[in-house]
Amino acid sequence: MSGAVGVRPQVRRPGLGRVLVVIPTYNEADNVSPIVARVRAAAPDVDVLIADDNSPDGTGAVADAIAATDARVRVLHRPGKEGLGAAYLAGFGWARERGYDAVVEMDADGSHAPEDLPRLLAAAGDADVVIGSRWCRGAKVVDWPLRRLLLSRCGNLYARVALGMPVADATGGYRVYRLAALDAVDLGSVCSQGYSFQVELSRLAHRAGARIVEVPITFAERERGASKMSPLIVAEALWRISVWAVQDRRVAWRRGVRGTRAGQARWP
Ligand SMILES: Nc1nc2c(ncn2[C@@H]2O[C@H](COP(=O)(O)OP(=O)(O)O)[C@@H](O)[C@H]2O)c(=O)[nH]1
Ligand SMILES: [Mg+2]
Repeated sequence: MSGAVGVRPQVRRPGLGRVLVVIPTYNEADNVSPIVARVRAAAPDVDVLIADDNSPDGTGAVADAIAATDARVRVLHRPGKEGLGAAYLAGFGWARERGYDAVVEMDADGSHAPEDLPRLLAAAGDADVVIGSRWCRGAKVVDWPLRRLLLSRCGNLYARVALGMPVADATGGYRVYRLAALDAVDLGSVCSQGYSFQVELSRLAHRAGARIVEVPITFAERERGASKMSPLIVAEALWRISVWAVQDRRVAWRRGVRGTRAGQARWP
């Protein structure tokens, strides 16, 4: 972990507390400086943690150079590529150890506009989880290829129907979590490695009774670098959603049988 420079006064947002933006990176050397600069300009009072998986393109060194000149930026160097979910879990743990009240998930490639962050943080005043949503009224998706649009639309439809979650963009990765809401979730049970992490956390938070709100965002295709999306990541998401759907139905069925026998209420 690289150090920070200078004195860094702790800033607490009214109604939210101390906020840490976690940016996972893998081969984002050309993106990391612009994204951090945009975050710092859009929300100067939040801290930033770059969680880099030992990117071969030297992203970690670029991140260290930023941290050397900006006391609000830190770098978490991880030994190797372990997937988005593992990087975020490490970032959440880092935030918890240092007493943050809320964490933000944000991609490094500019698809999640830091300029939308103040709106997401404002919405978190009345919520446990805020999802920057691509699929609610007022949202826009710019320059995404048709196959990615279809994948996201169909994947979200499947997640919504299969898991019964009132969330339009369960796969979206631009989020604010109150740490207290994550405390209500067994993060040790999270098994996703790839992008199904977002669906898994949505599901766990929903089941734990979290107040989840969606705020429309403008999502833009990355301009530099390559996507890490792969057929394996898609397969993992489809497989896991299907397994969770079956598990949920089994639990609901058992409760229904028992509830009916005992004259109790059924699954909510
Ligand atoms: N630390 C870490 N970050 C990752 C990993 N895989 C993807 N990312 C980051 O997760 C974010 C989203 O990945 P991206 O390739 O843009 O996915 P896409 O937007 O679905 O095409 C980017 O900031 C990536 O650098 C990983 O294994 N480890
Ligand atoms: Mg991307």
